[in-house]
Amino acid sequence: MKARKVKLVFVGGFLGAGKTTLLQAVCGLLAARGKSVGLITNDQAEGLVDTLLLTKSNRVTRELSGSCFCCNYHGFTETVNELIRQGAGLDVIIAEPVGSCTDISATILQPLKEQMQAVVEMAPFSVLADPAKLEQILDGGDAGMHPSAAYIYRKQLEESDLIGITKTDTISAGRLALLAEKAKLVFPGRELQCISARTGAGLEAWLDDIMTSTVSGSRLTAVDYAIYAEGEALLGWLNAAVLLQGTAVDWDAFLENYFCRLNGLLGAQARVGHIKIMIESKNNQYRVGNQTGPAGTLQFRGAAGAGNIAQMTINVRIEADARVLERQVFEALANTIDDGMFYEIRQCRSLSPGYPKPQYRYDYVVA
Ligand SMILES: Nc1nc2c(ncn2[C@@H]2O[C@H](COP(=O)(O)OP(=O)(O)OP(=O)(O)O)[C@@H](O)[C@H]2O)c(=O)[nH]1
Ligand SMILES: [Mg+2]
Repeated sequence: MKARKVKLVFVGGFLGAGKTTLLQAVCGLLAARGKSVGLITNDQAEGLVDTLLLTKSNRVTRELSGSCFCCNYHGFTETVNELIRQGAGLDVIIAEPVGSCTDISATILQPLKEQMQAVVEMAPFSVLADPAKLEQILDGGDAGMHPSAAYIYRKQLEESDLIGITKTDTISAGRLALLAEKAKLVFPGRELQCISARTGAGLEAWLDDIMTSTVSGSRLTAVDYAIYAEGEALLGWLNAAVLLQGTAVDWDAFLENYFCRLNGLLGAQARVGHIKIMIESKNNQYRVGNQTGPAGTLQFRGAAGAGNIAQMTINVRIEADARVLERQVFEALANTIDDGMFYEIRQCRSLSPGYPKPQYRYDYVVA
């Protein structure tokens, strides 16, 4: 009897493209189809808002931190194998690579096709793109990013099997049709799906596509590692966990106030990749703020309510010096803390991503 294979799905795309939100939505759809799913998140350092969020949607969630998947390929395959062993009967594993990562086809998909084909069936590599940035990139611009960061954005799309235009609820049908047409012209030969994780539009079609197609890592793209490394290194990266205490604090207002003070310190010109902050109160209620560009892009979801104690998880990726960023993050916190409140920094890592050194880098497409 042929061994049953787990479908392995990579959902990539730049910081803030909508990967985690898509994964959250898809867990419910897969459950409705009777499929069990495991999720893998990834980051340079531990303590991800994404892992906390996804664990709420799906118990079988693992965080692989310390480096990106490509620089820790063996760590990635160990995580996949562990999920297969422990998640008895998993049908699907979905992995979300770091948003500033590229060359995934050469460094992960090709070795996986060669080494793991006995246990996994690869799905098309989906690269998500948010319409606002994609429009500018397709017009030859840098979408408000440093040119080396924009280079990474383009390379991600170039190496995809499937391009997913996300957040389609934010643009008109006419603009979306034009955007899709342009994307097909600039990146021919890729599947194209238009998706809104918020409204559910296009989700089933995308899921059908990745569940049925086995075309994965169908192309390699030439990546200049000097530019790639520069694009990553100019990002300041910070993950922190803070315990907050006070008396009947309105945590939702606290989070909004914190974002306001942080933006004040970062300045209107700050090139924000993604700021994600979650406040979780003792009764497991939570509110998340996501900012994927200037302050106007800030969006909140959920409610943490009022209480005496809360856990705050802060993830910031922004074009800045990591030490300056760390100072600003905690200065904003000190400024938000009212009299009678206390905070304790439980964990903090700030860094600039190092030069990418993948464990494998295939120069041919594995059949
Ligand atoms: N309007 C709208 N907003 C969305 C949609 N999908 C995601 N977003 C918002 O986009 C922001 C970023 O979403 P995430 O899913 O965290 O993005 P990501 O690609 O996982 O980001 P990183 O993990 O930092 O790389 C959040 O504010 C989401 O609420 C959508 O379909 N519609
Ligand atoms: Mg994410």
